[in-house]
Amino acid sequence: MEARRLCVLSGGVGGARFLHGLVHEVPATEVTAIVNVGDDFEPYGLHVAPDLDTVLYTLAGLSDDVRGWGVTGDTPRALEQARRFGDEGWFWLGDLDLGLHLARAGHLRAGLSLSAATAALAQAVGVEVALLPASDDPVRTMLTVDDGEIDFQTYFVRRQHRDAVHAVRFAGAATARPGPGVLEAIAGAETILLAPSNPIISLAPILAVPGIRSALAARRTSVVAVSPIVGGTAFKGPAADMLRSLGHEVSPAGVAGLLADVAGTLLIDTADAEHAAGVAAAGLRAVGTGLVMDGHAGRRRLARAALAAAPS
Ligand code: FO1
Repeated sequence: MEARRLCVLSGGVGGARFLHGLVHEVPATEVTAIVNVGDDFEPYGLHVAPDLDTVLYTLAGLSDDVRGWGVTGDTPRALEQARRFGDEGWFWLGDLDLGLHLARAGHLRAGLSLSAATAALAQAVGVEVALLPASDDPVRTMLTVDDGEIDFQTYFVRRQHRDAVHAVRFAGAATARPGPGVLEAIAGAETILLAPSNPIISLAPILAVPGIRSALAARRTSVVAVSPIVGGTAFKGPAADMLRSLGHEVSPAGVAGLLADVAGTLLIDTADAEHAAGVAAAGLRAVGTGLVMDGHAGRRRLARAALAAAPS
């Protein structure tokens, strides 16, 4: 696979919106997205890949923009029927989303890897960004909370990310191999962007796959990260609480500390100018801009700012 000009590491909603802005600034055929699979799980024997699917739906123009995940206009009839037959049905899989999962199940059952299945699904809806799972091997984010260790979707959806997180581990990562094309995409890209995704549960599981962190470190000066923390809070999800409970500063400086070995530049919000010195102390160049992705125009503006921040 020939390397594309831009490579983006992404989690779910924030990363998907960032990528959506990016493909309105540069041709989608120039972009590779390496996507977190630590959130993946297997309800009903189906392989659900929330971050890959969120990126896929967003780039295909199918996503539910209010929730950020799932398909616009989806309905829960199948899920309601499952509940009627006694299933707990705590994970909201809509009827249209189930269609994607049936198609993926068909590909996986026919022997395709997760990467090959993802490529087939993306092609079917005209997505031209190369969507690469960080690994085809299972990597599963596990969180230690007060009553023991739980898997990611139990923490995030079933318990609505209310638990304080004391430790995070990526089961399977030690022996996982990077997905096909992942290392080549990092080595060959002109610029590598880290989307405004949670550094602890969206970017870290990608970096935990052996070979990916060192491939990025070798390209560090060409790596531009976007802070998911603005004014002490996260765009979406539990990033702020998690940084705090794991002992990190809830600021761009705290994010910089986590990404110092892999990124040379961090985009921070102009409202966080006071943290520029902390970012620099962690060894990253801080570049200020407006980070809030208000509507489509905001997504594009952030993508432009990230591209402009890349050292030439
Ligand atoms: N998030 C929720 O908060 N509740 C859900 O019931 C839910 C269902 C769901 C189904 C498919 C899918 O692709 C994503 C879904 N998400 C749901 C989002 C997902 O759990 C999280 O956004 C990510 O794992 C975090 O990045």
